[in-house]
Amino acid sequence: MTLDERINYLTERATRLLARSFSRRAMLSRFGLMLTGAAVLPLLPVRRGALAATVQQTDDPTHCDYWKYCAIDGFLCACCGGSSHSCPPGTDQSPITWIGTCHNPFDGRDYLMSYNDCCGKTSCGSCTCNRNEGEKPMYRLSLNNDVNWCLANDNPNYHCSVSVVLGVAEKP
Ligand code: ABN
Repeated sequence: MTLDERINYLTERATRLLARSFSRRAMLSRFGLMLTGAAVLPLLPVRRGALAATVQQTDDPTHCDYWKYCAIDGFLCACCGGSSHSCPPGTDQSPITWIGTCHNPFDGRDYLMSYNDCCGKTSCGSCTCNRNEGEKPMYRLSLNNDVNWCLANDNPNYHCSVSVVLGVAEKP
């Protein structure tokens, strides 16, 4: 028996065995169940907080992994002539912001953060940082970072983003 014939023979036997064990309806129902499972699996909730906690946090404000940047999206003002919490000269801080809660691994406490955009100059273009810890979809606008918060400023050009500590987040 050649290899081809042997493969044909084995495939035929396996198919016949399968056909004898399952009705067509049972096969279709199992197949449907598998498809449903594959579609639903990505929708299940994931403990993203636990994943985020495993990311190494630094205390260098020019790096995206600085702990205060846990929910920032934009260019870091610390790389654009400002600091982690103050806008570069010639730009104005947006009065409206998005907020987040960041865990400070150096003292073990959680902090309420305000992320303000600095406005009035064209994009800084340095140190892009996009971290979305606790970010919510657009319908929770104040918890979404994908918005140009300079739109309420006289000059709505977006330059960079800062992260300002508002206070310690107390556990109830
Ligand atoms: N809040 C930062 C930002 C600015 C412009 C566009 C998207 C995100």
